Amino acid sequence: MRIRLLWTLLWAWYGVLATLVGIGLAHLAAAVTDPAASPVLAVGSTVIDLTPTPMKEWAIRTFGSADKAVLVGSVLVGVLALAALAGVVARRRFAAGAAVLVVLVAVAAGAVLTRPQAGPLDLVPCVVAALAAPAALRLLARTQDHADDGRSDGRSDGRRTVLLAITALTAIAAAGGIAGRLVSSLRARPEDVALPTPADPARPLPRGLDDQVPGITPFRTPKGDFYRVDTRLDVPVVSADDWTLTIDGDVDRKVTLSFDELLAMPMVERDITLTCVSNSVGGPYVGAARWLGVPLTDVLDLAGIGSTRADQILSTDFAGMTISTPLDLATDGRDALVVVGMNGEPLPREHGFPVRMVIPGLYGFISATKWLTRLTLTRYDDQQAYWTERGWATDAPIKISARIDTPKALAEVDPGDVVVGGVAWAQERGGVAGVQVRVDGGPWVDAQLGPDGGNDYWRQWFHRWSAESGSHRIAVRAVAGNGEPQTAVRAEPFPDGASGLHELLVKVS
Ligand SMILES: Nc1nc2c(c(=O)[nH]1)N[C@H]1C(S)=C(S)[C@@H](COP(=O)(O)O)O[C@H]1N2
Ligand SMILES: [Mo]
Repeated sequence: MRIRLLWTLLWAWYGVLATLVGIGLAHLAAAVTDPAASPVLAVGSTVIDLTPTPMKEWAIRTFGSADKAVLVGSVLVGVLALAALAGVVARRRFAAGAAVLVVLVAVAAGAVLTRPQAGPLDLVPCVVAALAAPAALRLLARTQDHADDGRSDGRSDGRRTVLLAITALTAIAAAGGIAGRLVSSLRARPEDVALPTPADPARPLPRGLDDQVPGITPFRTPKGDFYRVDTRLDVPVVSADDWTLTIDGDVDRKVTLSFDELLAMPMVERDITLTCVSNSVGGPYVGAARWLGVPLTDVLDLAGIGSTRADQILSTDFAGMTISTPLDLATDGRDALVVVGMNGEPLPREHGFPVRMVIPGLYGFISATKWLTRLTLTRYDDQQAYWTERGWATDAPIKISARIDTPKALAEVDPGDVVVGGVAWAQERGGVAGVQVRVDGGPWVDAQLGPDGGNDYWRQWFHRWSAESGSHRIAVRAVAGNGEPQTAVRAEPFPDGASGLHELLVKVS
């Protein structure tokens, strides 16, 4: 009985190993042809797209930025379970086991082909996997059978051959995966891009409260700490050399720009705080940076939008994902930008290299298209963007919000002087004019504001509180420069952004 289980496990492992060889080599093939066509990622992205919105919301709430790692993980576990089954089946009937592997690859190929802008070349990694995985399984089955025969004949060299085959295949699987990463990261490096100096630079950012208030969010977010929200499982590798931007739809003339042509246009630099619609009150999906780019209206003017009937800019990323932006808001005089630089450097891959959009005052899901390749002037009635199809709002200005960074919720602090501090934002509403703090439902007290980084930038604030022993509830609210107060009415992120006041409990010992 126990022996039988061991045999089953061994053959299950053979199935898994054969599949890993297929995945590793497919990953390598994808790195050479198109990293976005990696079968694992395609399956994962398809699962993400098929996941109903409430479940996705739950995943983001429960796992935070790890939501996609959890998803890829589950897909991988499912794949490996089938792979193990293939191995077990192959012990008795090799053809049936190999067939399970081929079915697995066929599912992946289906996922690859249903991705937008998929081409026949994208099937290469799947073909590689469909050949490599059964071949690896074949090799393992052969050497194992040989070893089994040898044992009954009293030979022992078979065992060594089995070990050799296992080692070699493990090495191939690992090498494929590692080489795949290497190849794709060498292909298009942000650090190889030289940014132009802006014709219209931002004024120097004043010194924030970073050193003065321990635990406060830095006035400018370093690129490594900047939140990342997108539908992708990988870090897309897009080459600036091959990159083009097409402006089409309801325009006077369709225009296509190269990266160099974009860089040759007059650049402006702006300090803008980006916010995700999925951010809950007090949440982490907000970041502030200095962006370098070309005004969106200058880019649209190349194509001519004078007589357009369009009400929507439909922007498309390198993989066909779409984001909608209300045309009137994007062209109302705000600093809507086609961006190439972030905090003085080329955009990091995670944040849209080589080119993305940034539009102040609108949540990222209707404004901040990363890996941008197309701007189509169209109507909401005619074409729906990714999140529009999923029921999210099309008109979603960023809501005024204040966040407490320090102390943390449920923190234990000493009695006496406690500095409460954080950030607040009110983009396109005249910035933040005031922040107030309330303890235990008492009166609202004005907090001190940090320096002004402009109307589209967040503002740091702090308040000195003399804390007495016990449990206390701290709340914060902001007022915008145009006089508009932050609402206390609670709303969930879906469909147009969370609202309500950030409130937390602290324990004073
Ligand atoms: N191509 C693409 N661009 C995208 C997204 C995406 O999923 N794909 N997500 C958007 C969302 S929801 C937000 S909040 C911002 C986040 O930008 P960041 O990841 O640089 O912070 O990017 C936007 N741009
Ligand atoms: Mo977002």
